[in-house]
Amino acid sequence: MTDRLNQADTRNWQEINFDGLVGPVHNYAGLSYGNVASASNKGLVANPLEGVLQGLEKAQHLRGLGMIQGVLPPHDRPHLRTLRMHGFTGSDAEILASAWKENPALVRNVTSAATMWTANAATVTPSADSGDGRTHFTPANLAAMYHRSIEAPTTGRILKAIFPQGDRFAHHDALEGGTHMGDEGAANHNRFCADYGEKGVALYVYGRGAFEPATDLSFPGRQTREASAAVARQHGTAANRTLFVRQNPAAINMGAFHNDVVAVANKNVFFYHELAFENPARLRSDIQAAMGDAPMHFIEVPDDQVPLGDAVKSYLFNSQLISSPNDTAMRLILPVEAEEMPSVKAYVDSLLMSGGPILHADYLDVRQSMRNGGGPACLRLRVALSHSDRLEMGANCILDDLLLARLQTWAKKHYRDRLSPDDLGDPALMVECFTALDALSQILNLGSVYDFQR
Ligand code: SUG
Repeated sequence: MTDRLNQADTRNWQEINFDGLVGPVHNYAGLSYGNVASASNKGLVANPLEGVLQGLEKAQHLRGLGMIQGVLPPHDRPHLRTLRMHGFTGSDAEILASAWKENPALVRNVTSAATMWTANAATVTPSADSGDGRTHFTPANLAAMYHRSIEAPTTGRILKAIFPQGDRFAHHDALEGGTHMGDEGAANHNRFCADYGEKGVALYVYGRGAFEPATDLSFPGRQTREASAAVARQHGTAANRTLFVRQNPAAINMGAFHNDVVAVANKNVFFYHELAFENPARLRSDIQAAMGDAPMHFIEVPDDQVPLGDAVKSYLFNSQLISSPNDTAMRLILPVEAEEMPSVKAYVDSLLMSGGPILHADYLDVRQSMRNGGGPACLRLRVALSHSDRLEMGANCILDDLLLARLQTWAKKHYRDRLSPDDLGDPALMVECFTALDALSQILNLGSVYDFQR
C-alpha cells in the first residue's frame, strides 16, 4: 500500500511553509540563554498585535509568489497545566495569582510565545524519503530551554489535527530523556533533493554528543547527536542518505543556537557560512556522495566577506530559500536587518549578480520576532507534500484570502499592542489569551487541541 502511495505522484509536489502565528502573549522576557537577541532585548515592551500582523504579511508575501502557505496556531499561555504540575491549585485565576506571587520567573517561562518559531516545532520527513512511504513527524522536545520544553504535547495534537495519522501521515512522540536527548526539530535538519518528490538526503546538525562533556561550548549545544539519530531511525530514512554533522562550536559560541542561524538549504542548493561546520570540504563531499548523480550547488559565504558575527546579528542565513512556482531561479526571503548590515547587503547584491541558482531576494519586516532571535526561517515549518497528500489534510490551516482576512480581524479583536514582562501575571491577559485561542481553534477547525479546552 505504502509503495503505491509513494510512487503515485513524484510530480505535483510542493513545499508548504506553515508559519507560526505570533501569540497574544508575545513578550521580551529574555528567556533563551545563548540566544543573543533574546538576552539583549530583555525587558523591552513588545507589540503582540504588530507581531502577528507582521507574520501574516510575510505569509501573504509568499502566497503572492505562488507558494502554498499554511499557519500553525499559538499555544495556550500561561500554561496552567504546567503550573498545576508545580503543585498550584484552585481556580485558573487563583493558580496564576499564587504562582506570580511566589515565583514570577516561573510564570514568565510558562507565558512565553515561543511556539511562533515553528522551525522548532518538529522534524518532518517527507514520504519520498521515509522508510514506509508516509510523511513522518516528531515534535521537538526542546529540552534545553524550560520555557520551550512544555511545547511538545500541544504541538503533537495540532500536527495530528492537520495531518491525520494513518496511511499518509505518521506521528511519533517527542523524544524522552531530557537534555541528553535535546531535540530542536527542523531548525537543525536540512533536506537536499533534486525535486521535492524525489528521494532526498537528510542532514542532521547537532551541537554535542549526549554523553560527552562539551568543554568547547560556552553556550548550550541544544541538539545532541543521539537525539538526531533517534529521529532519523524513527523516520526510517536510508542510511546512505542520512548524514550527521556537528555544528562548529565557534558558531554556537557566537550565538548560532540553532544551525538555521548559519545555514539554509533548498532542493540541491546549500547556502552556509564558512564557519558553520568544522570541516566544510568534507561535508560537501559527503553530501554530494549521498546525492549520487544529482549535482549539488554549494554556496559557502567567506568569513572575510561576511564575518560570522555579522551573519548571526543580521540573520542572513535565517532567510527562507524558496523555489516559487512563479520564478525559475531561487529566492531568498530575508529579514530587513540583513539589508541594514553593510557587509551582508553587499554580499547578497553580489550573489544575485553571480548567475548562480539564487537570483532574487526580498527583505521583510519581522522585527517583533527578530528581537527574540526569530527570523523568517524560524517562523516556518516546511512540509513537502504531494498533491494527493495535500488532499488528505485536515483542519483549515491553508491560507487563502478569506482565512487571511479572518485572521487579521481576529488578531485586531483579541491582541494588545503593548506587553511587558511585568504584565504577565495579569489575570485579564490569561482570559484574553484563552478567549482568542478558543476562537482561533474554531476558525482553523482544529478541535480541542488546548489543555484549557480538555
Ligand atoms: O528558542 N527565542 C527562540 C528563538 C527560536 C528561533 N528559532 C530558530 N532559530 N529556528 C529560542 O531561543 C526567546 C523567548 C524569550 O526570551 O521570551 C526565544 O525563545
